[in-house]
Amino acid sequence: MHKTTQSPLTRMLLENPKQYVSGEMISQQLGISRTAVWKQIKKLESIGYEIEAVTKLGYRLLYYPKAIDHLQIEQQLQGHRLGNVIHHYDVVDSTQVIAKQLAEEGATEGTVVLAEQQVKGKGRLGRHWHSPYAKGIWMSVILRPQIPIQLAPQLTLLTAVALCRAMRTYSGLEIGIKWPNDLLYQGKKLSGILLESSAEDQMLKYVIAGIGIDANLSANDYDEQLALKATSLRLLMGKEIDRTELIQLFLTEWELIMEIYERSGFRPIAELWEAHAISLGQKLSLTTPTETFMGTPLRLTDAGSIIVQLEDGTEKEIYSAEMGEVTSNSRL
Ligand code: BT5
Repeated sequence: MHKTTQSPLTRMLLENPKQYVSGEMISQQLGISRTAVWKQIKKLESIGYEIEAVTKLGYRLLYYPKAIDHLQIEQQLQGHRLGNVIHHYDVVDSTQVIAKQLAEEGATEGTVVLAEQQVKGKGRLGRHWHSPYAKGIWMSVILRPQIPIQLAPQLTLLTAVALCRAMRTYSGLEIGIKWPNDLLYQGKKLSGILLESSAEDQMLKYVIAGIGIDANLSANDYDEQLALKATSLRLLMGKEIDRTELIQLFLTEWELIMEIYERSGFRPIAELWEAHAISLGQKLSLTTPTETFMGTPLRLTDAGSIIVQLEDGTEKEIYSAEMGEVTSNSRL
């Protein structure tokens, strides 16, 4: 579970916000060598602190991560379906794996697993999800929907709608959904969703919904390659994101969208999805496991697949594909 401890060095830096504290002074006050100071600075950086080091001036604290207050979320969401039990870890391989174990042991629907860092964060198809310490929301939620296995893709789309709406409300930015499950702003990915399910007799036993949100990552948190295609809410909004508030907002919105789904079926969800989609009505390349071709995604089907218009005007149903770059939501 997550603990926050403050070292004497952190305290010195925090007591002098935005000011340089010389390495010499730190070394004298703490009674340690300059090299030991430097090592401690590196350690702090590895847990999310952003510290500027300037020769002759010293160290200056630019940013430090605020912890997620999972107790507050649990309290606020008592009596709700999602988020009233939260397991908050420090460093894990993947929250998906822990949530799966808990689900197998009978954990109730809505149980949340959060981690400050994932060292083996999972994307789809065995891809890696970059999850640096204390910078993002790395979370898996146990769902126990009473639906047949073939409707599982609807849950991914439903989750994307809820997440997109919560992130729009929080940020005021017109974030959009790229089919099936990426959340993008101006062509850059802010968030990804991974649903893994276990079934019995054609019915879903449980679903582990994994959600990754780039909340407070800085430019330095992305390597060169990822920087080209990903960004964070903090980078876009120019201010620190309150992860506690955003998680709570999302869980509440998700519950609401689930209620609409249970009451009125998938159609209203599909309509909401289409209203938030940035991948509809634009000609782009689609890569399926067997081929790459150009097409214009037109609409969502009730199975969660997408109808694409090919260049010769015919229509094709696509269940799984990577879409090429889409940067605006202009329609046909
Ligand atoms: C996804 O996969 O987008 C699903 C990501 C789900 C992550 C959550 S975090 C909590 C839970 N625990 C886990 O272990 N996983 C879930 P996919 O559509 O396959 O996208 C993966 C691709 O996104 C990578 O190949 C990179 O190009 C890019 N990527 C990796 N890390 C990123 C990040 N932090 N922000 C934006 N893009 C990223």
